[in-house]
Amino acid sequence: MSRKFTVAAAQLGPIARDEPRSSAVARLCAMMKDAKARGASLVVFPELALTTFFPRWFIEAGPELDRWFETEMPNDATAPLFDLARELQIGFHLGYAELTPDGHHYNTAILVGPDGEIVGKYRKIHLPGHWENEEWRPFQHLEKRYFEKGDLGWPVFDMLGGKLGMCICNDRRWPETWRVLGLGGAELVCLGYNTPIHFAPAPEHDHLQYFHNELSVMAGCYQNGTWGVAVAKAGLEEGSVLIGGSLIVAPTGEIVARASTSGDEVICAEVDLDRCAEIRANVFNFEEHREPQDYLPITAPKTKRRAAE
Ligand code: CDV
Repeated sequence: MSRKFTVAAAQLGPIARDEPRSSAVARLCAMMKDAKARGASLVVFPELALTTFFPRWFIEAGPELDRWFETEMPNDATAPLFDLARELQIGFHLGYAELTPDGHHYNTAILVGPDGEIVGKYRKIHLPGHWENEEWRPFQHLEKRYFEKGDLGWPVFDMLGGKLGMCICNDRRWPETWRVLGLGGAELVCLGYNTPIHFAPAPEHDHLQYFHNELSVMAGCYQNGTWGVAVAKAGLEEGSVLIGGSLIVAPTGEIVARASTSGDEVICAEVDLDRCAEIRANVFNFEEHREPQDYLPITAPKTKRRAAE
């Protein structure tokens, strides 16, 4: 049975601070229709795709912060997206801020099947940034303050005849993310990102942001023989420039599609999940060639953790 299908990466341009979720969802729906018209079976949306990237501001805990989070999914604002997916028979991946009924805050992504039902959930593990307001920065990156570390590991889910996994933004820079997904058998990894061009602690690397994005995704895909769909929230958003460069990468590590704008843009590629074997049966045949007994330092617990963690 063929395991070929078209996948779409739906890059979002900026979302303004006062842009309501209904407007963001309308933009996502427009791109979902475009993806479907181009034959896609799956459309991948970015990290925190329903709002502006609010961790760039210091916000006191409580209702002011919690209004950026979704307490259920789907909800009134996102229902049109789920309904459209069901109508068009197209799956999707969506990143959003999740507030659980028992008060936990996560940076979350879900996979939704073509029947509009949630197939799987992932909560971001590698949270970048800092805990306190650091006024010397031109903008904050307070993910460590606002989100708890994800508690679901990196699961893979049966969807579209294959094994699909997820990670979120900063996770893509860590080889451990990809290897755990690879060990789980992931054949296609969906990920969204909000990556400012300017990284205040090391501004000398700002010109490398696009390069490091591609390098990370290409290496992760190649070293684990998986397809990757990496999707940006891009453009000048509330004074912070976010990189675009959304891309679709083959298990060989080759880029097969790349966004060219900093706005709402859909790119598509045909993926053949059987091509994962080109890598997994050869150079990265895990059963044959991995030597985990020599990897123990990788899983040794961290010795230093902050009290807040
Ligand atoms: N949203 C992110 O996780 N952004 C981080 C930046 C700030 C380091 C990233 O890895 O792109």
